[in-house]
Amino acid sequence: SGYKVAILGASGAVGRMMVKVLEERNFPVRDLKLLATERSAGKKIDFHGEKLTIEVAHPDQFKGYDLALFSAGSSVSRSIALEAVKRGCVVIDNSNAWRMEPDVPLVVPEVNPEELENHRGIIANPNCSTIQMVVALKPIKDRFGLSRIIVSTYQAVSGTGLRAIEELKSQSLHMLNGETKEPEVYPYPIAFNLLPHIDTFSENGYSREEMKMINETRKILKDPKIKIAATAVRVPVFYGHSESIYIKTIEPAEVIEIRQVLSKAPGVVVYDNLEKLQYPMPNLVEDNDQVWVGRIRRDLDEDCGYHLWVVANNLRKGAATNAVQIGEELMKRGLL
Ligand code: 11C
Repeated sequence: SGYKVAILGASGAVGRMMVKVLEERNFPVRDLKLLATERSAGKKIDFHGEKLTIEVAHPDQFKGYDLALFSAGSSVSRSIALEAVKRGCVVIDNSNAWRMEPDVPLVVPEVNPEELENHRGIIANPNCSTIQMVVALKPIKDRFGLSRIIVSTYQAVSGTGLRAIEELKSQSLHMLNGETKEPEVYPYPIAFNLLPHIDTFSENGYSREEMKMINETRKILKDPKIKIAATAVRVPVFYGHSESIYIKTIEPAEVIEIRQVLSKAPGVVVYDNLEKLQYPMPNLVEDNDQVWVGRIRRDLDEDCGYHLWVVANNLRKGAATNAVQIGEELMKRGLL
């Protein structure tokens, strides 16, 4: 029993985490096939004590498979996802390729699992910065309403991939030794620095990462008019994205009520005790799947204005875990 599952992009930071999360959560896998481009074919990855070899991806590899988790970038996804669907596979795609297609559900299981009922083969996994933000804001929106979001992110280099993790390591070592090393992944050094620049810039002056947070949040919260502004920043942290979020609610709320609502929310940990110096930090989320919320406080000038600090592991809840949870939800609903 169990499902035949394929992972496309298995050698990347997210792909490897997908294998790990399937194992950790005991997803009922009967057969796991690992796929990637020719460059990574032949590499081996452990799954439940067995060494699996990565094979070269091509459309017929998906024949007979029930579920495919894609984390191979937008262009690969665009060219191969429909081929996999044609061969009977349900695709959960972690790239930016399909997210804004009106007939593709964009799903965070704690927030809008019902959208899965309408799937036509492809389900999009949102951007990591969007996922952790909507997990924290949906319960507040449901209780008090939400009219505006202003977010600034502090994003880990693992969001860029394995090469960026290496770049931060080696740049840090070189700089501490008084040497310089030309950056390769980012346009400027990321060690001992930060870059207000994630993905490419659009004509309106926002980066694509910022626009993803805006557009995806509107789609997931089913609120096309909600006001959102985002500033996305890359920081020299390996794992864990942090976000400073300012919200305006429609109904006034006491801070304690926001804390109560979030304490009961699925997937959220409220970690907010200033006397004990408890606030979320990236190094608290290295091995867990929760969205941590702290520093909850009232704006000093605006009625219905509140500030939150939200941290989650970008490779886990921000990518692999959310994708596997979508698989679990499909299973539960008999949609796989
Ligand atoms: C980052 N959020 O941290 C990006 C990675 O659209 O899925 C994921 C990009 C995406 O760089």
